Amino acid sequence: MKCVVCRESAVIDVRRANSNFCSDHFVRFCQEQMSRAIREFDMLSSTDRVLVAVSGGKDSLAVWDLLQRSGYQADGLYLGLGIEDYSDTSVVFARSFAQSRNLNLIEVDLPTDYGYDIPSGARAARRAPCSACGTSKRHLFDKVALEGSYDVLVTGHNLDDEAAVLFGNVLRWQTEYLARQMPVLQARPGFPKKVKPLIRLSERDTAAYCILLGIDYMVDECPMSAGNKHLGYKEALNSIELASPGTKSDFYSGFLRKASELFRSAYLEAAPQGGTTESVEDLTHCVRCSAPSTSTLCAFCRLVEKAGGSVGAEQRGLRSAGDTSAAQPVRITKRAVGPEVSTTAPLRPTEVEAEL
Ligand code: Q46
Ligand code: ZN
Ligand code: ZN
Repeated sequence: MKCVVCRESAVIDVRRANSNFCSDHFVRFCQEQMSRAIREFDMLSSTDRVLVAVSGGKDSLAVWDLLQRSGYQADGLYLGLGIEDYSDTSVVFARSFAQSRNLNLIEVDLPTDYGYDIPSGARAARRAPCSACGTSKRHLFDKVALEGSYDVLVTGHNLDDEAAVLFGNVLRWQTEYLARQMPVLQARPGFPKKVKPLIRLSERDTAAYCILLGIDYMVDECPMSAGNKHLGYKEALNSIELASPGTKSDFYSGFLRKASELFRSAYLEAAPQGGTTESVEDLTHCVRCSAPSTSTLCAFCRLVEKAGGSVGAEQRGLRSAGDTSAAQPVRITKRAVGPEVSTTAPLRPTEVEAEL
């Protein structure tokens, strides 16, 4: 197996591109795919201050690494979910990556800063863990991005993630979700711009990228993901992809090129008359935290209340009497500093294949 660029020995095949790559050219392939997505959807400009949501997994560390190599000024944001061993371990990978490159990692911890964790908070609030988790992430990612005056929030969603979401939305013809499924969401009052630069890279690509560059990442999945229907959609798409390489990418990119605009004009631009989607004008502000909200209390403050949460000792000192809200600024811990280490130690092809 030879690299299609330099004819040296290849370490990975990318069947959807009908190509094999050596280590160096695979890294360049990943950089090119990310740059293409950024250009095509006008995701970032070179002067943007970027905040990357970092979980310690392969996708978020790969996108942080790729952005940094491409010259973007990107800080990381890690949200501690309080999911026992999973959170204890994943934060170590996030910190270690940041330290090795002297990058800023902002940390927010749900148990410390808001007095609840996802497993017990979701039970108390009678919510599915992933639903409570999604509400917490959306609110705190937005909050930190806005308070830190970042121009854009980056997430590590990849081609497999987006194709699985699309598949689920199509199976149930969830037209308003289809209208919103874009790799770029523009900033609106109270919301930062959000982008997904990895939409042209698969999960296998990001895992290989991390392995080839010696990036240690959290391999274990979140224990709360068991039974998640998106995993089933991914498996279904993977078996189609195996028989017909390139289908997954055609499915998702075809949607973006040929169909998403139709859903947008039919279901978003017609709202509020034609749909249930709230427009910006329908939003008021949460009385506790000032976040945009459709009701007096935003979804996050309702969750904190039901989950039995509060704010941590550090913030409690700042709060006025009688205020039990999450309205205070998040505690931000900057972790960086440490010797820069080489991340280019090559792996043998067999090691790459074994990991994939
Ligand atoms: S972290 Fe959170 Fe995921 Fe775990 S609780 Fe569910 S949503 S599965 S990306
Ligand atoms: Zn090569
Ligand atoms: Zn609120």
